[in-house]
Amino acid sequence: MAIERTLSIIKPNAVSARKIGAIIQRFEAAGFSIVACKMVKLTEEQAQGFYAEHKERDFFPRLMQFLLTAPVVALVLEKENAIESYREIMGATDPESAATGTIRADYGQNVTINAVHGSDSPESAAREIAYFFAESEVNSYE
Ligand code: RTP
Ligand code: MG
Repeated sequence: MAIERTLSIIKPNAVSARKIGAIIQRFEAAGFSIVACKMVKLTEEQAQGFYAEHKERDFFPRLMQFLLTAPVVALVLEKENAIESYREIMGATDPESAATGTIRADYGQNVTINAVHGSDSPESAAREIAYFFAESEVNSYE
């Protein structure tokens, strides 16, 4: 299987709960290499642009308000089959339906305040990585 990259965001509730380290530990334990990482206090424009595909959804205002409550941590993670593999350890959107032991099951509060984001396709991964990182900020290592 091909080495892929995915864009992860540790969302404001997990940052505020001091769970950055615990969540990053899960990424590395699952075999992901962290090839880029930064903390960002999103502006409203940045949050709207990132989730533009959802702008007509009824939950969009709630999602925007949530994303502005604290900084987020954006990471680029690298692994074989990274996009699908990350979505497995992340768990379902609603923490109540997320499988036991997934990040959202353990750190999510509800369907909006759900601890982490992960890209859902190679196309969105490419767009989302470029949204936060210049190419020169994404590294590779053995
Ligand atoms: P994400 O994009 O953050 O990785 O989440 P996802 O693919 O599992 O879910 P998606 O449908 O893309 O939704 C994006 C984010 O919007 C918030 N949301 N709130 N009914 C609601 O209140 C609702 N539904 C979605 C969540 O923060 C979700 O992760
Ligand atoms: Mg999504």
